[in-house]
Amino acid sequence: MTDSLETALERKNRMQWWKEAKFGMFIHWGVYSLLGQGEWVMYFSKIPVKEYEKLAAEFNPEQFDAKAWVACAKRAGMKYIVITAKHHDGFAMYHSRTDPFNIVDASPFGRDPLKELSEACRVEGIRLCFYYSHVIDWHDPHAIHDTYNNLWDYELEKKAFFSYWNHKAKGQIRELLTEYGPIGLLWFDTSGGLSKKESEAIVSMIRELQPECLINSRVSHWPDFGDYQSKGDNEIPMHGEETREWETPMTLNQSWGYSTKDQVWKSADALIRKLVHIVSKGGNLLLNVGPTETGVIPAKSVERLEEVGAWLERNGGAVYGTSASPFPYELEWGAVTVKGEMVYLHVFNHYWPAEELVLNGVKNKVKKAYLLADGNASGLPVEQSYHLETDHYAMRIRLPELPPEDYVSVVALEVEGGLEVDRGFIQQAQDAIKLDLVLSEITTGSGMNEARWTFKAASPGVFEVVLVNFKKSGAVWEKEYDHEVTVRAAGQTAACVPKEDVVVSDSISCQHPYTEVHSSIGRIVIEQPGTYALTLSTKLAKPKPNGPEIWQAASVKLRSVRLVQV
Ligand code: FHN
Repeated sequence: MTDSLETALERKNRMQWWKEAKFGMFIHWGVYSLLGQGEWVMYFSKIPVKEYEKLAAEFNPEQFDAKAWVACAKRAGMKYIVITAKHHDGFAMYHSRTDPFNIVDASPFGRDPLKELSEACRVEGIRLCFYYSHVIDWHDPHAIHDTYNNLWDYELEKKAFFSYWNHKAKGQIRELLTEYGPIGLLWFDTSGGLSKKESEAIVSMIRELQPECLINSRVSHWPDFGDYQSKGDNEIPMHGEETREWETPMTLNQSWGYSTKDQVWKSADALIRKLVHIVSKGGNLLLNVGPTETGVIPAKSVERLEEVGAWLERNGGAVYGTSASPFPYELEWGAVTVKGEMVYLHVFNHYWPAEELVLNGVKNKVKKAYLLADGNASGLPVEQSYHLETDHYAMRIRLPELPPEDYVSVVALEVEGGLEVDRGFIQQAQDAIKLDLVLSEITTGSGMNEARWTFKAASPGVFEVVLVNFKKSGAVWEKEYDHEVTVRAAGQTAACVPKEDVVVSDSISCQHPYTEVHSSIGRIVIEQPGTYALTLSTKLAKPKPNGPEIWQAASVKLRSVRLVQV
C-alpha cells in the first residue's frame, strides 16, 4: 500500500472494528428526498441549479430524530452508519462553513443532522461514517467528472476543476473530520477522472487529521489507495475473488434515495440469507435506507430491519467477528462461517434437509454439533468417514424434522484443532460441482480465452454442464454470446452457443440491476470417482481486472461453470 507507512499490524488493528462489524447502515438522504424519485433526480430531470436551490429552501425534515435512526440501526444489528454528508447534488447535509449550499444555511430546518447523529452514535456505541461525493457535484460550477457533469447550467470549457477541488471538496472533507468527533470511515464515490495525485492528497489529509479513519476504494486508484474495496453497487463477489477486505453496498429496494415508486423490497428472509452469504465470503454488508423528506426511515425498511435484527440477536454469534468459509464455492443449502474452533453452518430453511445435512471435505473430528437456536442444549448425532481410494472426507449431521429458527437455522460444530478442509473443488452431496471463474487458471488467446479447473467427483454419473452468468438489465445477450462455448472434461466435449435457459428469480448473490441466468451447454458422463480437469473456452472467460472502481461493470458477467448431476 503506498498511502501510508504504517506496519501491517497497525493496519490490521485499525481495520479490526470494521472486520468484526460485518453489518452497517447506509443512509441516502438529501434535498432529493423531497421529490421521491431517487438521488439522481437533479441529473435525470436536468433541474437547473436555481430551481434546485428553491427545493433546498423547502427542505424541512422536522421529524428527523437522530436517536430514533441510531436506535433503528442498533436494533437491526448494524454496527456502523454511513450517511451522505454530500451527494452528487452538492448539497451538504451538515453546517458547512466552506459552502453555503447546506442544510443549515440554505434550508428552513436550521439543524445539523450530522451533529445530532454524531452525539446519538457516541451514546449508543455505533461508529459514525460519512459518504462524500468528492468528484461529482452538480451544484458547483467547477466540478468535473469524466462522465456525469451538470452541463445544463455550466459549460465544460469554463470549468476550473481546482477551484472546486481545493476549496469545496477538500474544505468539506476537512470539516467532516474536524467537527464531528472520531469518524469510522469516509466513503467516497464515483471518482471518474480523478488523478492519482488528487487521490493521494485526500488520503494524506485524512491520515493526518484522523489516522484511524478508514477509506473505501472509491477514493480512486485502488489498490494503491483505500483500506478496503467497495464492490460495485449490489455486487457480491465470487468466493476468493478479493484478497483484501471488501464490502457490498446494497439497496433494500432498488433505489438509494427515497423513491415513492420503487416498491420492490427485499424480504427479511432474503436479507438474512444475503447477509450470511456475504459474511461467509469474508465481506461486510452495507445496507441502505432512504429516509423521506420529513426525516423518517420508511416503514417498509424498518419492518425488515427489525426482523433481521431479531434474527441477529439470537444468531449474531455466528456472524460478528467470524471469518470466511474455507470452501471455495457457494453451497446450495446455505453458508459457512468460522470462529476459532467453531464452524457455523447457516442452513436456509427452504433447503432444510429431510433427515441429515451432508457436508463433505471436513478433515477434523467434530467434537460436538448442536443447533444454535437451542443454545448448546441438544447435541446432534454426527457421522464422519474418510474414503482413501478417492481421498474423500464425508460428514452426516442428523437434524430434527423442522428448522428451529426463522429463515436461516444455524448448526454449530465444535471441531478439534483449527478447521482443516479439502479446499479443492469437490462434490458436495445434493449440490452441483461449482467452478468459479476467479479461481480458474485463465489463458487469454486471440478472441477466445480458456479457463481451467481441476475438480473431484465423488459419485459417478451424468452431469449437465451449466454456465452461470449475471446479466445487466437492458443488456443484449446475443451481443456477448455471439460464439460457441466449449467445455471439455473427462475426455468429452460439450459445446453450443449459450441461450438464456433459466432466469433465477431468488438468486443469493445476484440482484438488481443484474439477473442470474443459467445456460445448459450439454452433458458429460463421469464413469469413475476421481480427479478431473475441466476447460472452458469462451470470449467471456476474462481474467479479473486489476483494481479499478467497478460501478458500471460488464453487461454480461460470466461467474461459473456448474456440473449438475442428473
Ligand atoms: O451514483 C451513486 C449512487 O447514487 C449511490 O450513491 C451509489 C451507492 O453506492 N453510488 C453511486 C453509484 O455507484
